[in-house]
Amino acid sequence: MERTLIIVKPDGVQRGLIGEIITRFERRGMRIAALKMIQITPELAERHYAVHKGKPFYPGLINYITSGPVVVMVLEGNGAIEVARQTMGATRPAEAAPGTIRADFGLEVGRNLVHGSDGPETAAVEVALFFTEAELLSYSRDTDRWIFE
Ligand code: DAT
Ligand code: MG
Repeated sequence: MERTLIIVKPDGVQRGLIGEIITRFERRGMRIAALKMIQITPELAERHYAVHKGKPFYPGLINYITSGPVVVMVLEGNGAIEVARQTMGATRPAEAAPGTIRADFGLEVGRNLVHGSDGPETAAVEVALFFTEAELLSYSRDTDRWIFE
């Protein structure tokens, strides 16, 4: 089953939106394989956002993601990566569709509340960056047969 890495960014934690954001993924049916609260170090932030190094917004991005605790989780389900991206909304909250997390709670691209992997390769790399194999729990829910076909 496909896995994706989700981060409730520091603004989401500070604004008391951890539960709201997790709920939106959870009620879609995605299964939580791992979940923890951490403060991202500059070293981890640089590895996670390596693809953006050199861009004008990169220093601000590293400052923002390391500025306070975050909640990181691994979600699984068929098409989890794309489904999570839909639930999050477009990178710029002002361009995100109403009903998405970024549109419903955000205004600015640098305060867009949530991260989600953008493809299978990045998902695998990001999951391994934040979680050990032992932290990734394999289990089934009694409701899985009502959610997964
Ligand atoms: P996403 O988080 O939707 O995957 P991304 O990977 O292109 O978007 O960029 C990572 C983060 O960097 C994004 O959530 C917010 C910030 N960012 C991206 N483009 C930006 C820009 N043009 N100006 C300021 N911040 C930007
Ligand atoms: Mg991205």
